[in-house]
Amino acid sequence: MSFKKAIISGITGQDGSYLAELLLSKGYEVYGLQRRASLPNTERIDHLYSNVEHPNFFMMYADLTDADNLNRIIQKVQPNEIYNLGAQSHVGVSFDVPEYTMNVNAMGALHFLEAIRNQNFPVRFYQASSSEMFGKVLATPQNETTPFNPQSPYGLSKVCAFYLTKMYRTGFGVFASNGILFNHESPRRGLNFVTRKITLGLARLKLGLQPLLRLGNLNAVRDWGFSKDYVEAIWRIVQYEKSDDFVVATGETHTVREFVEAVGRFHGFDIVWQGAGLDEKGINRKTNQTIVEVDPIFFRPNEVDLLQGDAHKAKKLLGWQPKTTFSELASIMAESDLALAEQEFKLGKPVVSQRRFAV
Ligand code: NAP
Ligand code: F7E
Repeated sequence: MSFKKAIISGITGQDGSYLAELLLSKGYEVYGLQRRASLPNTERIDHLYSNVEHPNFFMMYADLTDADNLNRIIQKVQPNEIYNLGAQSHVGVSFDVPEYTMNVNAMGALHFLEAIRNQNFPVRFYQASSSEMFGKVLATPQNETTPFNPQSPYGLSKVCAFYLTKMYRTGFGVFASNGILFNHESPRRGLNFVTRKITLGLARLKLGLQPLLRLGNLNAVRDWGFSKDYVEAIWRIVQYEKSDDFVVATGETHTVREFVEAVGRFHGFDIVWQGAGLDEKGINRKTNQTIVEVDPIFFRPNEVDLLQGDAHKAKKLLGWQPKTTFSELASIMAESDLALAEQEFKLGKPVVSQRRFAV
C-alpha cells in the first residue's frame, strides 16, 4: 500500500496538531517539523508520538529561517504535500518583533517555495495565509478579490508570503495554494489569544483562582470558527484539481465582548456592562462582582476593527462549510478550560503559567 507523504511545519501549534490527526486518519505518512526548545513544546501532539499506534508519524528538527535544512528535509522525505503552518502567529507580538516575524513568516514560505522549485518530483504546497492581510478592511465581507490593507508586521509578513505563493504558482508552475483563514480557535489555542485568555480566565475566576480578567479592545469584531473544521478545509484546498486561493470563514461576526458573554453564560454568570472606554467593566449581575476590566496594555499600535469572511468559493468548489457554531465553540473551549482549572484547584497550583499575559 502506498501512502501519501506530507510535511507539516508548525506541527506543535494548534492547527498543526489537528491537521496531523486528520492526515494520519487518512493513512498519510506525516513528517512534522519541530524547532528546538529548551523545554518540551510538543504538548499538543504528545498523544501521536507512540510509534506503535501511529507508525506513520515522524518528527524532524527544523526552523523556518534555515533554508538549507528545509531543502535537505524535502530531498530526504520526497513529500507529496507540504503544509506551511509554522509562523510567529501573534499579531500583538509582531509589533515587538517585526524583523523576526518577517523572517519566519515571509522568508520561511520563500525557503519552501525555492526548495520545491528545485526538485524534480511534484509537490503540492499550502501556505497558511490570514484574514489579517485585509487589515483595515476596504470592503465587507472579505473574499478572494478584496484588496489587502495590512496593519501589523504580522499582516505584512503574511501578504508577502501570499504573493510569493501566487508568484511561484503563476511564474514557475508550482502547485502552490493559499488558504486565507479567518480566526479559528479551540481548546488547543495559544493562551495569549483573546478567546483562550477569556475561557481560561473565566474558568479560574469561577473557582476563585483568579480575581479579575483584564482585556484590551472589547469592541473588536471577529469571524471566529473552530480549528478542527478549518483543517478539513486546508486539506481540501490541497486536494483540489488546481492550485488556487480560498477564503475560509464562517461569515458570522461577534465582538470580544460577546465572546466574554457567551463563556459567562456557560459558567452561569449574567454579565452586564457598565461604563465606557477605559472605565468599562463587566459585572456579574447575580453577585455584583466585577469580573472584567479594560487594561490599555493590551491595546495594539494599530487595530484591525472588523473581519468578516465570505467563504462561498470554498463552499462551491471544495464542498466545505463550517460545522461548529459560535456558541458551540465558546462552550467547547469553556468546558475544556473548566476541567483545566479544576485540576489546578485540586493541585493547589497552576497547570499552565499564571504569568500575566503580556499581550
Ligand atoms: P500557533 O498555534 O501559534 O502555531 C505556530 C506554529 O509555528 C508552532 O508549531 C510554532 O512552534 C511554529 N513556529 C514558530 N516559529 C517557528 C520557526 N521559526 N520555525 C519553525 N516553526 C516555528 O498557530 P496556529 O493558530 O496553529 O496557526 C497556524 C498557521 O495559520 C500560522 O501560520 C498562522 O499564522 C496561520 N493562521 C492562523 C489563524 C488562526 O486564527 N489560528 C488564522 C489565519 C492564519 P512552537 O510550538 O515551537 O512555538
Ligand atoms: O485578537 C482583541 C485584539 O490575539 C483578537 C491570529 O491567529 O487571527 C489571530 O489574530 C482581537 C484583536 O487574534 C485582548 O486587539 C482584546 O482585535 O485573539 P487575537 P488576532 O489578532 O485576530 C488571525 C486571523 C491570525 O492570522 C493570527 O495568527 O481581540 N483583544 N483584548 C485582545 N487580544 C489579545 N490577544 N489579548 C487581549 O487581552
